[in-house]
Amino acid sequence: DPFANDPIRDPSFTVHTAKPRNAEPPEEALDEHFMTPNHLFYIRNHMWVPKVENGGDDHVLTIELPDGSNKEYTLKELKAKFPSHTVAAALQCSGNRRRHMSEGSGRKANGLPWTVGAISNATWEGVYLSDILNDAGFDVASARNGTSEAKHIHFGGLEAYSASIPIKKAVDPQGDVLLAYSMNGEPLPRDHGFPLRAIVPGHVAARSVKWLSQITLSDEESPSQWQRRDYKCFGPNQTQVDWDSAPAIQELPVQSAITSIKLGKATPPPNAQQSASSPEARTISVGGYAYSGGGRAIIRVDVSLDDGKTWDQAYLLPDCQAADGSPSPCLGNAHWTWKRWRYEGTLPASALQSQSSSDADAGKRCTQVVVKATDEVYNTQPETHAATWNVRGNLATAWHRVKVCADC
Ligand code: MTE
Ligand code: MO
Repeated sequence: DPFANDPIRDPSFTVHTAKPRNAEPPEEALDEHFMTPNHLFYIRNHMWVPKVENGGDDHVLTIELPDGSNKEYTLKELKAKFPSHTVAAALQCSGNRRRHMSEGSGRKANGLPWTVGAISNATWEGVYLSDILNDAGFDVASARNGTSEAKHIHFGGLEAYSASIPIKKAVDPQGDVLLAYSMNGEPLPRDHGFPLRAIVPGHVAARSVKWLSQITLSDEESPSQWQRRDYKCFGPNQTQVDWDSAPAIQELPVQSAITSIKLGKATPPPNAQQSASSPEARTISVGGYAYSGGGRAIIRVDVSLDDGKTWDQAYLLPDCQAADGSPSPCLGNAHWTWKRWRYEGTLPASALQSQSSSDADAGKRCTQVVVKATDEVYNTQPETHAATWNVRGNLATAWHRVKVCADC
C-alpha cells in the first residue's frame, strides 16, 4: 500500500477520496482565519505522500538547463546560499466549487465534487526561483527580455506529478515565484510538499508542485497530463474535445463564495397593532472570501438577499496583521492573497418566500443569498454555471447562491 506512510489528517475535513487524500476544511475554518492554519489547509494529492528522511536537508533539487546539462542543490545548500523571502498567497484548485457547477447547471461535470473549500491562504517562506536559475547559469536577463530559447519551466515532484509555467512568470521580478520550505512559519507539512515545493502566486494551484525535485528549462510545456489535458476549459457544448486546441489554465479568474450565514432575531414589527399576523423582518450576517488570479486585487464584493434582484456592498476585512494586531500590507509584490468580507443586513419579511409543498423546505420561508466579486480590472463572475459549464468542471466561478430559511 503506497499510502501506508501518509500523514494523519485533521478529522474535521470533508474527505472526497481517502487514497489519494483529497479533502476540504469545514466552512468555519475558511471563515475564521485570514491565514488558514496548516492543519486545516485543503489537501489535493494525485498520489501518495513521498517520505523524505533527515529533516529534508539532504533532499536534492536537480535543474536541467536548456543545453541539457544538470545542476544540483541540496535543500541545505539552497537555504545557505540564497536569501529567504516571505510571500503571502492563496492557493486555489481549478476544481473549487465544481459541485456547485454540477448542481447549478443540472449537468454533472467530471472530477472531485469540491464545494467552497478547495482554496486556502498562507504565508510561504523560501528562495526566489530566479535567484537559483541565475546561480545555475541560466541567462535570466534573456528570459526577462523575451529572447531566451527556454519558453517554459517544468516542475517535477518526487511521486511523478509534474506541471509547467511560462518562463515569463518564472523570472518576473514582481512575480514572487518561490521554492518554499516553510508555511505559516513552520516547516512545510508533508501533505503540502515537505521538504520543498514551488509556489506560483496568482496561478492555479496545480502549478505549485509539491515535493519538488526536478526543474527543467524547455522550449515546450510539460508533457504531463496535468499540463496538457486536465486543467483546460471548453465550451458548454463541447464534450468530445481536442485537448491541444485550448491553453492550460495558468492565472485564475475572479471568484467568491459564502462561508457563513446566520439569521438573527426577528425584529418587532414597527406597528404591532397592524401586523400581529404578518411575518417579521430578520437580521442576517453573511461572510466569505473573494479572490482573483494574476495578483489582481478584489475591489468590491456585492451581496444580494433576494436572489439577485437588489444588491448591497459587503465590508472588506483588512488583510495581514502586524504582531500588535494592526493591519499591515501582506508580503509580496501583488495581491496574491484572498480577501475576506462580511455583510450585516436586514432581511425584509417580503424577501422570505413560502416554499411549495413539494420542496425539501416545505413549511419554511426561504430566500437565496447571493455573492459576486469584482477585481481591479473590473472582471466579475458569470451569473450562471450553465454559461461556463465545461466537461472537466474547471473554474466554477458563477455567483454563489445559498438558500437560507426561517422556520415558522
Ligand atoms: N504537486 C504534486 N507533486 N502532486 C500533486 O498531486 N497537486 C496539485 C498541486 N501540486 C499536486 C501537486 C494540485 S491539483 C493542487 S490543487 C495543489 O497542489 C494542492 O496543494 P495543497 O494540497 O497544498 O493544497
Ligand atoms: Mo488542483
